[in-house]
Amino acid sequence: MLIQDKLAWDNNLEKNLAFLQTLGVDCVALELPDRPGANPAVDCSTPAAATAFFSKAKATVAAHGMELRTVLATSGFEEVKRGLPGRDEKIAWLQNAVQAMGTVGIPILAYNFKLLNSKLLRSAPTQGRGTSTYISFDYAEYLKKPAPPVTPPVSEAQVRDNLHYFLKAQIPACEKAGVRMALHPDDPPVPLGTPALAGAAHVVSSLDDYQRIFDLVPSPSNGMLFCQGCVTEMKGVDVYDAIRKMGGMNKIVMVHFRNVRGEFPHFQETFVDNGDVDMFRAMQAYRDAGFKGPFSLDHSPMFPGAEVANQAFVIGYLRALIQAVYR
Ligand SMILES: [Mn+2]
Repeated sequence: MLIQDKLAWDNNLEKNLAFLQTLGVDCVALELPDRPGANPAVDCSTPAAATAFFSKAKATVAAHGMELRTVLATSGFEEVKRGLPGRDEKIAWLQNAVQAMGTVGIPILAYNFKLLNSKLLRSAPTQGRGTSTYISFDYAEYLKKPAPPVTPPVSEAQVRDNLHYFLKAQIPACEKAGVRMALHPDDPPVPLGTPALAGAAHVVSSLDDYQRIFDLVPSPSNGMLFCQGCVTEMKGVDVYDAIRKMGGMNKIVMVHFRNVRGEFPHFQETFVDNGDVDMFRAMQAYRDAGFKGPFSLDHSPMFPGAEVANQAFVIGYLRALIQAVYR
């Protein structure tokens, strides 16, 4: 079963690859820059340029005994999400990326349709275990100090249309390339009937939303990034049932393996071992659904004074669970 962690294509690449290899990570998710051209080393201006970049990236990761398995297009691409001028160029850029990923053999493109960075949609951090703090959300507290609204305003119907427009263009390119798209939920997932936070329309906030999105463009390439944290925060959702349901339809392309306490309208992002989710039971549900990975790291509380300790902690915990369950 594959454990995956993410990596930025920057100056610390070699050092970070060596660290991940030492921890026993199997595969790597590469972060694309926010905007085309932002990092000149990542050139997807043509399929040939994209292929040259991704084959080099794949070889660099392979030289450290791991596989480049995922590309993250999770921030930026606002024109696509908001339907602004320039979206077709951005989509063309992503299509070049996907075509190259197919050529080189990188099977997953992870993305989201969040209009605002989740960090803005939070209340103050709360006390965690020991000297740690937990990223937290309390709706009443959030409303006292809300994020600046999305401008220009965009309606939920428009954002749904934008997602549909994107999928209609992108999924056929993915099918051709043998790449699967993994859509991350809204963070936080906002229940039906609750006004959008800061006007950021929420169209990926429930399992029904996912079903609607799968039905818009039916394809094995139209899949889900099962963020276990966000799904647990969905009001009234039983996370084990959700794993069985989504996994049973073969829609889970990758997992964000993390734990939380509570659900909307108040939750905390906890260490893996002290949230509400029984991680052993969750791992059994993934196994029973036939999911083989990658299990990816996601936000986890930091250990003050030990910057990378949380990565080592989560990977060790994850490896132990995999060894206990997948046998
Ligand atoms: Mn996540």
